[in-house]
Amino acid sequence: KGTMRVFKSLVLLFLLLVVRGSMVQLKNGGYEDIVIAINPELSENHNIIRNIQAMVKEASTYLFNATKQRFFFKAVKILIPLHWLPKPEYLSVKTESYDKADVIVANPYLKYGDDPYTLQYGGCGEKGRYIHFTPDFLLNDNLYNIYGSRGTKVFVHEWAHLRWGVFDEYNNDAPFYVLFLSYLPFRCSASVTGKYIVQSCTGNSCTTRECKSDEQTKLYEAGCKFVPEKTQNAPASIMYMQSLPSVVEFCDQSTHNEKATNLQNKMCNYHSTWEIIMNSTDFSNTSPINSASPPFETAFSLLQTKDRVVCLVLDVSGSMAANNRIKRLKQAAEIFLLQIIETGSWVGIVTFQSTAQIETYLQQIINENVRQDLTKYLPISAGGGTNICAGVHKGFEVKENIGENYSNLYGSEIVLLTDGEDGGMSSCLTEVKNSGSIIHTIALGPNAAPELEQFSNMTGGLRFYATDTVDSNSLIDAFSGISSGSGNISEQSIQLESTAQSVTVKQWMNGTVTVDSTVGNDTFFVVTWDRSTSPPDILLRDPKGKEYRTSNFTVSDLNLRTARLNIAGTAEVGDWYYWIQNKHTESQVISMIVTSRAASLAVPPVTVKALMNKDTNNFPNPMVIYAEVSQGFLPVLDATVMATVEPQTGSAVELQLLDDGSGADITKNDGVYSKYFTSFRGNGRYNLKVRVQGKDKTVRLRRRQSRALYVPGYIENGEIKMNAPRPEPSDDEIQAKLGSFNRVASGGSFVMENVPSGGITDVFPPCKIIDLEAQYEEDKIHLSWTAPGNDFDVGQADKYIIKMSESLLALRNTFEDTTSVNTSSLVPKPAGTKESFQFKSENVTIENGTIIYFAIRAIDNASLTSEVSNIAQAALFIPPKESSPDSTPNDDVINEGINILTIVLIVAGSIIAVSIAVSMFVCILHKKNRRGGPELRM
Ligand SMILES: *[C@@H]1O[C@H](CO)[C@@H](O)[C@H](O)[C@H]1NC(C)=O
Ligand SMILES: *[C@@H]1O[C@H](CO)[C@@H](O)[C@H](O)[C@H]1NC(C)=O
Ligand SMILES: *[C@@H]1O[C@H](CO)[C@@H](O)[C@H](O)[C@H]1NC(C)=O
Ligand SMILES: *[C@@H]1O[C@H](CO)[C@@H](O)[C@H](O)[C@H]1NC(C)=O
Ligand SMILES: *[C@@H]1O[C@H](CO)[C@@H](O)[C@H](O)[C@H]1NC(C)=O
Ligand SMILES: *[C@@H]1O[C@H](CO)[C@@H](O)[C@H](O)[C@H]1NC(C)=O
Ligand SMILES: [Ca+2]
Ligand SMILES: [Ca+2]
Repeated sequence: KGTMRVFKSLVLLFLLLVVRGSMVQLKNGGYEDIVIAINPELSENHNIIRNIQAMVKEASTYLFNATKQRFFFKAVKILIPLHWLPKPEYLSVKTESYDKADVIVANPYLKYGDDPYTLQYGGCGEKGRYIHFTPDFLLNDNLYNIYGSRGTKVFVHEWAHLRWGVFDEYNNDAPFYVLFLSYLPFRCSASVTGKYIVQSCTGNSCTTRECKSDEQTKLYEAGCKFVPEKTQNAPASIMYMQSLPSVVEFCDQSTHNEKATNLQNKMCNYHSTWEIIMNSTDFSNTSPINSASPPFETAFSLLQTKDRVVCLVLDVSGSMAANNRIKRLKQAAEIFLLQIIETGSWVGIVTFQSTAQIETYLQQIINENVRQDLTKYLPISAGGGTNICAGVHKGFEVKENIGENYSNLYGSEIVLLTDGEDGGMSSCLTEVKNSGSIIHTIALGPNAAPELEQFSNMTGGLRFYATDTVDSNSLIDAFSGISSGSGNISEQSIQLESTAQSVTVKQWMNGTVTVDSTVGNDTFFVVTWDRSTSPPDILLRDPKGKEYRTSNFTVSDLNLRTARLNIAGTAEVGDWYYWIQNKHTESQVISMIVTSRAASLAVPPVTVKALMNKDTNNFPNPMVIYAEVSQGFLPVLDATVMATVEPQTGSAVELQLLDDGSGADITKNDGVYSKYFTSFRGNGRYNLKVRVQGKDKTVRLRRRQSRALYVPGYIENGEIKMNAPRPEPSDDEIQAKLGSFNRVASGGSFVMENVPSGGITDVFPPCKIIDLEAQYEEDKIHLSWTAPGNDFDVGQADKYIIKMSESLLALRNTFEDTTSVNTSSLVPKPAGTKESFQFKSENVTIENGTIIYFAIRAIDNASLTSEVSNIAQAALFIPPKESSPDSTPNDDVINEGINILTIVLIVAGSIIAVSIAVSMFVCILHKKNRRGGPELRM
């Protein structure tokens, strides 16, 4: 018991990793090829383009000064949606796409979302994925008072998140609990002047007054907000209150406050933003420019998206006859043509061996007949050598029949599949690079050319790897993953299921697929098998009890190993059950694939993106696997997410990805599920597939981290001018019922290098603990964290080392030399388990107001040690005798009967749910029970 009040809010943080395909280049300090894409959902509005241009131009000058004459924005491409009226000045897109853009302009899903933010992946110094601006933010000048000018302030703030992987220096929720500000300013620069204001509103009329604070404890009352002076001299910091006119700098080592409980500190090991920026490759690759302003004004090009044009370039060399490859290719490519490729797209087909041949020129998919017709051109026989360049060449020729609009290859896509090597591949690399065409590669089998991925690398294409293991479905999953990068999610096919198993004679494959309310149009159930020429016995029952049997499925004469059922209209929401019996005389692999599209234009479907931190990895670095589960821009929480990693040789590895804010998962409850992967089975390609299941879970609205600070108001000429309070969503809007759902997504492939052959000795330490929290409980200190594993976040560590100090930097810099906590009784639990440890420190006296810091490391049985954890702080305050009730924030919770009267928790870090940051627990001991003196022995 005890009257404990916890102000703990969980804020959402979208951290991830890879910059998928960002093509930004830095040349002589100038950023080029920045892509700002307008979502195809937005109606035509040229002010959006105009305001983007004004914003970036202004930001360029400001960035140049803030980075001490180092960086500026040289060239920006603005991607205009297909449906906006064409203009002569619009150029064609080449390899740019909405999905790969650095900045997107899109409506928030649900209102209240005008805060600009950066979807930031991964740790400190790692690039983010994109910056999201809403049209309102770009069009409504009234928001200037809240976020500051778009160009000079906000864009540079977000760019720093995106490009250099730095974090906010304010705490999203704690600023509004500035209770202990005078002890522990949350601001990077304590020199920002202002007042602590409390605002109370009745109806439309609001009054403000200065917050009351207690003389001795310096505690401010609840609801207190820091309102800065509009005119002041503080030059820092852009990652804190970028809106202040005087702010022109990032915090550096001299102005940085490492004790502030903000994300920058937690993520970047208590270093300042400028230190992190100075540590970036951008910084080391440039030198300052001797000039007062950027040497070039930002140049803009306007590129308009075109209809999707895709050419399948398929290997039919002799090796394709092995392992049933040519038949599996037919099954998989047919799924692409009939179910995946978006209506309105143009598709052509080329095959190659020693020479290449156009099977069909481009045809526009205007109806089902065109799709069916295209499948007739899929190859059915194989023979000859492998000449990849010949295939790519012919692929470039198929667009010849579609006229003026496509006078070049810009923006077209090639899906290049091969299973063989080709010594002459390098002969067409330059041509490919200059073509303006995007090449997606599918490497099939263990002997596919190792250089294949160079094509996708150079052109920003996707990369897949499919094995010959039939029951992994990897070839089908690769083709299913090639949907358009246009951002037009309602037109895209979504994979609900893809599963396969070997079924013995007369045995069954039974299962369930859930169709949720966000999808259901254009739904296909596809059963494939690999031996018999007639289908197995199929029974499929919809949620209403309607039954479909084998005879209701279509088996094409051209492909005797696929049965396909297209559900008319919108498929029933709920669980679909299937029973499939193998009627063949021997066992065979049977698979079930289900795809669908959005049911409504107004409700975005639940989607999954599976990602990795790298495309190519050097042993012994771990891979990190991520799955981003979202509905529109909202994270989906509490789903079960399983990843399957399939190596070139050896069996596939399954692992569960977690959104628990420990190990590889930097943020708890952000809809990004993560895990380290270290079970390497040798060199070569690995493919990734992710399966997501939701059981009656809810989508919750969370604000994003890494967003521009919403300033509550300003003091101008001594007068307090409050901004409109930030609009807050209601509970109904936060808890949208989603029901059950199923999703499957391919995450593409990665390549491992330098994996030692033979037995691997343990080279993987436990992962860094990132969620250490500390708190006083009576006269003890209570620490909690999530257990790391033997190998990063897998397995079980051997022991822990816990250290404490009154100096935060001592723990960071000289961990070994600080005071040890006796951990002999502490045995690590399996990875992912919550650990809890309580101890009484005999030899340290904590005085009123003292803050003690704690950090922890884990050691595995091979004596490999994790990095030093985040640093948790515990502070003790004893309130004065005469504290007036309304000077404390918790006057309503006084309980006379116990020792500890009020415990105010500012879980600054874990506010960021995540665990992140430092958690600071402040105990206030009741004066009555502590008359004896201000000291507490721990
Ligand atoms: C440029 O930065 C310096 C400090 O780094 C600051 O004193 C100066 O006011 C800034 N100039 C502009 C135009 O922002
Ligand atoms: C700078 O980068 C190096 C190497 O990547 C790293 O070891 C070091 O910790 C970084 N310093 C800071 C302040 O992040
Ligand atoms: C392409 O490959 C180069 C060198 O192998 C690598 O440095 C680069 O990051 C890759 N680019 C992409 C977009 O994968
Ligand atoms: C699949 O369903 C059939 C028909 O209900 C049943 O006979 C069979 O035992 C089930 N098989 C499995 C593996 O569940
Ligand atoms: C399945 O096909 C049979 C006849 O082939 C037809 O009578 C029945 O209505 C079909 N079932 C469904 C659910 O469409
Ligand atoms: C889905 O199909 C229904 C008819 O069943 C149609 O009214 C709706 O517009 C379709 N949704 C989309 C996004 O095409
Ligand atoms: Ca997460
Ligand atoms: Ca280990």
